[in-house]
Amino acid sequence: MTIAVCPGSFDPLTLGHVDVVRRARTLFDEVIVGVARNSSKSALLDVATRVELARAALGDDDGVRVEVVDGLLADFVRDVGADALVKGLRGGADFDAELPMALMNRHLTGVETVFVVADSGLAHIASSLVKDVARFGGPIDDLVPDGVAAAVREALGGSAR
Ligand code: COD
Repeated sequence: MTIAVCPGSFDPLTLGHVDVVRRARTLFDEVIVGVARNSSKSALLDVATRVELARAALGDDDGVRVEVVDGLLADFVRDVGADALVKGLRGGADFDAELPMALMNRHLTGVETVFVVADSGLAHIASSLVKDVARFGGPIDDLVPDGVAAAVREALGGSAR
């Protein structure tokens, strides 16, 4: 049985994340979506909300479960006995950000990071842009799974469309 962890902030979860998780599931028997804190970003949605939204979007997928990563990702990877981390790459900026994390996580655990290339129809979607579009009243419903747009608008104080 092979296990992969798909980690992220998921602030908020987007259709790009969902695509990465489902493609990871074609490569591994079980995929654990790890909802983590990114110490260099301040989150709009609290962890419990991010977990709830991820479970609503992916909880019915066979072989996929959603867990909180509380602390170091390397400890979580070891605790769940993962064979790999899976991350998505939209372009060079993602690669530049992901490479040091992949090297550090392998240094700490010996576990490899596998990269899946973003779907060309979803590669423009970034959580930061989703929040920015929503903040200025733009439509985000076709960028995120059901329920996420409403949660983002609520967290922004109902100011967004
Ligand atoms: N298409 C494909 N892939 C995408 C898309 C898209 N449209 N959007 C995002 N992705 C990919 C990203 O490239 C990334 O691989 C993944 O989805 C998650 O993205 P985010 O933005 O939700 O998550 P990040 O990048 O903020 O996650 C960083 C972590 C939380 C994983 C990292 O900070 C971490 O591991 N934190 C735990 C503490 C820790 O261990 N720190 C040391 C790390 S070495």
